Parts: sequence; C-alpha cells; structure tokens
Amino acid sequence: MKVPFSKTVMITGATSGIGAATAKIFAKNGYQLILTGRRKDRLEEVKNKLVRKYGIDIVTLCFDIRDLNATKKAYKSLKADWKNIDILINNAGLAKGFSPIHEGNIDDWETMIDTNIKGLLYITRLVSPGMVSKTKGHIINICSTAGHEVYPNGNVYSATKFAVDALTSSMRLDLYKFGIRVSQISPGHVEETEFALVRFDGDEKRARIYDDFTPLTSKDVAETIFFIATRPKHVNIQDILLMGTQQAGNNHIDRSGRKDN
Ligand code: NDP
Ligand code: 8X3
Repeated sequence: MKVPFSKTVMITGATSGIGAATAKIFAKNGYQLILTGRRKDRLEEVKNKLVRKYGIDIVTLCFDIRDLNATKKAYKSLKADWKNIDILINNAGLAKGFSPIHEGNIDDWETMIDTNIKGLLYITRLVSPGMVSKTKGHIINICSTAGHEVYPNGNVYSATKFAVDALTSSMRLDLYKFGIRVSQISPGHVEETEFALVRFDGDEKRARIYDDFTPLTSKDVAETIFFIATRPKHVNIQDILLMGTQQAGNNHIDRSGRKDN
C-alpha cells in the first residue's frame, strides 16, 4: 500500500495506553509506523487493526527496551528505508510500586530506572545519528507531571521522570544545531491505559484510582502529541504540561466525583 507521504514515526510502547492511542492518530493521518513493545500478540493486534482501517504501512518490533542488545538487534533488523525515522516518540515506560522510600522494592526501582531512563537512552542513541546525518527529525519524550513535582510514595518514578525532563533539555541543546526538534509532553493522570494496573502489579482494586475524578484520556494525550509533531518546521514546543480539569497538580486533585462530559 502506497502511503500518502513518506513520514516514518517510531512509537515505543505502542501495545496499550498512550502509545496505542498515538499510533491510531498518526495512522489516521497517513504516517507509516514502527511500533514497539514486549507483547507480540498486542503489537500484531494494534498493527492489524490500523492497517485494516487506514491502509498504512506498519512494522512491529518486539523487544524489551531494557535490554541493550535486544534493542540494537531490533533496530538493526529494520530495512534501510525504515531506518529513516522522522519522528521518534519515546513513550515506553512505567511506574512500579507505591511505597515510601524506606519500604521500596529494589527490583521495582531497577525496572523503572532501566525502562524509563536507560531504555529511552538506548533507542535514542540508535535513532538520533540518522536524524543528525540528514539534519532533520523530531524526538518527543513522554515525561509526566511527576517529572516536575514529586508526591508521597512517588519517589523513584518521579526521579526517572525528572531525568526524562533533564534529558529533553539536554537533547535539545545537543541537537538544535542539526535542525532536529526535541519536545516533551508532561501529562497528569491518564486513563484508558494500563499504567495503574502495572503500578499496582495487576491488583484491579488498587488500580481503580480514577473513580472519583475525571482524568485525561489516552486520546487527549495522543492528540497533543500529534499537535506537537505537526507544528511548522520552525516551531519547537519544548514541553506541554497537561492535566485533567480536576487535577491542579500532583498533590491537588478534586476527588469529589467524576465530572465527565
Ligand atoms: P501503559 O502501561 O498502558 O503503556 C506502557 C507501554 O510501555 C506499553 O506499551 C508497554 O508495552 C511499554 N513498555 C513497558 N515496559 C517496557 C519494556 N521493558 N520494553 C518495551 N516496552 C515496554 O501506560 P501508559 O500508556 O500510561 O504509559 C505510557 C507512558 O506515559 C509512560 O512513559 C508513562 O510513564 C507515561 N505517563 C503515563 C501517565 C498515566 O497516568 N497513565 C501520566 C504521565 C505519563 P509492553 O508491556 O508490551 O512491553
Ligand atoms: C503518571 C502520573 O501522577 O501517577 O506519570 O505520576 S502520576
């Protein structure tokens, strides 16, 4: 299938939540996609649905972004024209656990640091040289309000997102002279994702954190990412801090009931 124009977008962590919603909006607009994640069945499901509906080209790469060798192997498996990535959306990430620092689970800490910081760095290191050599490209990092303001029990997750914020600013300084845009989006609570379920280790009861207020949806975030990516070439959005109306900060949420449309 011939795509309307040849812009290639790589979205890490496209098997659910914000990544899957972002894949949908780019697919709808005719971009060709490289979608990544660990769950092969989910990757195929997302791919098949989007190809059927929008007739675009999609390549899936199934690998664990914490594993440098697996990440390199996946990237190297791309055919030459698919390595020509125009937009990299660094979305794969997670929170694990919700404990005060003296009770934290060290395996959870390693998982968050390895995924949210090191994984983001691995894929960026592989994709960014291609952007530098053609002096164009756009890297969009998914940060969080947790990367701007800490909250009780958020400790290591927040630290990884503060690191993402620092990396966005650093990447911008390193890459602007090559005409490469670097942006980030920092959402507050977002539903239609598996974020809470993953944080609470599959405990569906604990994961019901959106019952008493209306957070953002994954579509709200995806639309904002698409907005960032589609500004004219001379415009670089550095960060968009985005929250549901009932959330005025990480420690200020109006939990008096959902106010859906
Ligand atoms: P989801 O759990 O729905 O999505 C997370 C995605 O990351 C999945 O596709 C998952 O794929 C992928 N992923 C996780 N670990 C790995 C890994 N080791 N290797 C490869 N892929 C991995 O949650 P969200 O959509 O909410 O999360 C997306 C991003 O948004 C994260 O960076 C998160 O920190 C951030 N965020 C989320 C907010 C929220 O409230 N939901 C708010 C602010 C930011 P798979 O399991 O198949 O590997
Ligand atoms: C996800 C939002 O508030 O759970 O980044 O940290 S929060």
